[in-house]
Amino acid sequence: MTEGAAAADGRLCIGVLCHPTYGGSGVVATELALSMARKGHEVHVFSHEVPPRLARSSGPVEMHVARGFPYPLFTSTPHDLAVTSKVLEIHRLRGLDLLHAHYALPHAVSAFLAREASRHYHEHAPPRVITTLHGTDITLVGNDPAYAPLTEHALRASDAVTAVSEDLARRTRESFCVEEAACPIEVIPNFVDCDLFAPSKSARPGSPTLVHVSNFRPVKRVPWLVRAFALAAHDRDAQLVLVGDGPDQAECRRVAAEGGVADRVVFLGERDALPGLLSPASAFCLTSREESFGLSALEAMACGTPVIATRVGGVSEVVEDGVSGMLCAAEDLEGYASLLRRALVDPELVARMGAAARARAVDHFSFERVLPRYEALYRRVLAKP
Ligand code: GMT
Repeated sequence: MTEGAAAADGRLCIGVLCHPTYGGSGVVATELALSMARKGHEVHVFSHEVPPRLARSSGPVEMHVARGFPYPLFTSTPHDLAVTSKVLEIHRLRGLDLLHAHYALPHAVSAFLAREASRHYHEHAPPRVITTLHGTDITLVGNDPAYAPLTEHALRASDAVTAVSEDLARRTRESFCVEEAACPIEVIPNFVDCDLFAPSKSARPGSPTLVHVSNFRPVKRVPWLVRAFALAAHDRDAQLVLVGDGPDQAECRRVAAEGGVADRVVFLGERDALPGLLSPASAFCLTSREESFGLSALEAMACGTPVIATRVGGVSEVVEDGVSGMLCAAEDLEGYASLLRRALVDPELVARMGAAARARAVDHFSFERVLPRYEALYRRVLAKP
């Protein structure tokens, strides 16, 4: 039995399991995978599609797309089993030192299953499993009675668990750990490429612009944002640019028409050119009901754009109220609208908060600050007996 493929020279052989979405967990997993590969580690990414950020990169990771096949007996195709099976196949060939599962379900379970299965083959030592919790994998999905016992087991069976904010770590402990010592969770915040996401030299557009980026799921409450925008901007020259697509988009169009701002709400759909969209805006808007971190807000901050957000989950760990942005209670529509109005009428406030936002992104959440923490964790987990 040998250790991972490259153990002798310090190179690690890393498997990354993630959702192939535009959403933050797919972005974090991809950027981490690419940066580990650039450092010389052997990195394999497993998913049922190529994550969009990876598709656009020429970075040296091996992508394994594993899809189940439709069979009349299945009500839906079990991609998770195909991913698990592919992980096992690659482990037997290459000797994965560790599996990094992003988003507890199903990836922590897939990683655990692959690790257990690998014990029956003796070419390589079983891989260690690290699970990174991103948000709704605990708060909306993982703690639902339908999945909670399995989520709890996947957390306990992981060799290490990380969460992207203190708030998410706390909520995970509340849901799953009777004794804190039984499930240690390390908080490693999300990170942003501050060279790619940077203030642009292009001038701000003629009318003040607010921007939002998301997958338009109900948890993001984008129709609520459109309602607040209508309150804040019905009598002034301003626009709201909505980037992304998802289930609530039609409702947003309806609310914009109802609020008399249909001509000032711009729907761009899914876009990759985010820095160019974020940088000229007066503020980035986030109106979620739950938000463990808010990676899109951090990307805006790195572009020098202040954030106006609801004070939920881990958002206040990213945006300092009154410094790099402004926060208000998630139920306070009028209050939120008045913050939007302040950003629309006060360019000096926007410039001051924008500069503070950029500084905070660089000082606390840059690649350089955060990525070494993951690599150190990998080494610590591998050093455990
Ligand atoms: O948990 C989700 O809803 C999906 C996930 C994603 O893939 O975008 O979002 C979560 O993970 C991001 C990356 O860590 C965080 O920035 C988001 O705040 C978090 N979303 C929620 O908590 C709603």
